[in-house]
Amino acid sequence: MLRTAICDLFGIKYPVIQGAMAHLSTAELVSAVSNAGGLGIIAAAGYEPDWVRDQIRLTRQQTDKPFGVNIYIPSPYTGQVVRVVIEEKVPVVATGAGNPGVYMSRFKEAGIKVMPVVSSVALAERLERMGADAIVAEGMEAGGHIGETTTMALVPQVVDAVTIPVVAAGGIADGRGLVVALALGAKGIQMGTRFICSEECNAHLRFKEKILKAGDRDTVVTGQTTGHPVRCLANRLTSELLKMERAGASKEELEQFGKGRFYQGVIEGNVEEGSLMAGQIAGMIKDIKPVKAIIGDIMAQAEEIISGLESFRVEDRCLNQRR
Ligand code: TUI
Repeated sequence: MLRTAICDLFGIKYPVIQGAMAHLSTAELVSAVSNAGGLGIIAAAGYEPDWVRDQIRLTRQQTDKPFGVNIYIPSPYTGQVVRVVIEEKVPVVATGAGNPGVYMSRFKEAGIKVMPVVSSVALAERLERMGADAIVAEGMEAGGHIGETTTMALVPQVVDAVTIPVVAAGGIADGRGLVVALALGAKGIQMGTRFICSEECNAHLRFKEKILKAGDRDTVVTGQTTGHPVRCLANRLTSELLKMERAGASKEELEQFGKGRFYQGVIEGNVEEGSLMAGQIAGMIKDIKPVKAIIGDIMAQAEEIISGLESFRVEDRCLNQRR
């Protein structure tokens, strides 16, 4: 069975982590992932601290397995959410879209494992020095707020730069992706888009169906002109945003236009006017299934590939001996 340093670090069965997605990574999905042997992560996003506390308690009612909370660093409530996760003794904290350095010592004192998500080698190195327990290296194939480097190029460079376990994210949705991540030196994978198309995810069915219909070129990146690139499924909203960017719209104008769009898209199911953050791997996702089946199928496929590689080596050796 495939056990890695990430399994030992977090006390989980499989090296599969559910990436935090605003409005979607709530107690139901998080507890399903943790109960299936992965690590579920609540997305604190821009929510108020009381909402985060409720989600932590709801998750604990539905699982006795480890889980995490992702803190979206730019949130106006970050300081208060940090206090909540410490008070609630959450086992794992992940962070996104910023540098969690100033909170690091408080997490460590509280015995919380910290796993920041980064898109550069420099920040990975800095956070390891500050006491991070693991690092998620997220490539630009991912959905949502992204960096500039692909998973294929970023992961091995982060692996070479740090000694703590690295988790690969961005563009992964099956056992092949897990094997590649391990080959690059990562100790696990984080997936977001794959878990949207799970039975337990509360995303609107129209959003799930748009992922099922997506092809390899159906995501676009908006916000390049403002320095806040975000990957979404292409729709009327992204066409409008890209048109505004080409016309030289300011960051404020674009932010105003984009306000509240994520909730509108993923929860209310307005798939044309709403923002549908999803990764490039959307094109490969063809079914909605239970979380347990998603994780089970990935592990089985990865194990099959790895044993296939071993028998390939054996056959190769036999051929060489015959020669
Ligand atoms: O955080 C993400 N992806 C996200 S967060 C998010 S929330 C949102 N919701 C609605 C509208 C807009 C945003 C959606 N997607 N990924 C992890 C990630 N973090 N990728 C890159 C980074 C990152 C970037 C800069 C981490 C640190 C960082 O630090 C800069 C610095 O301060 O050094």
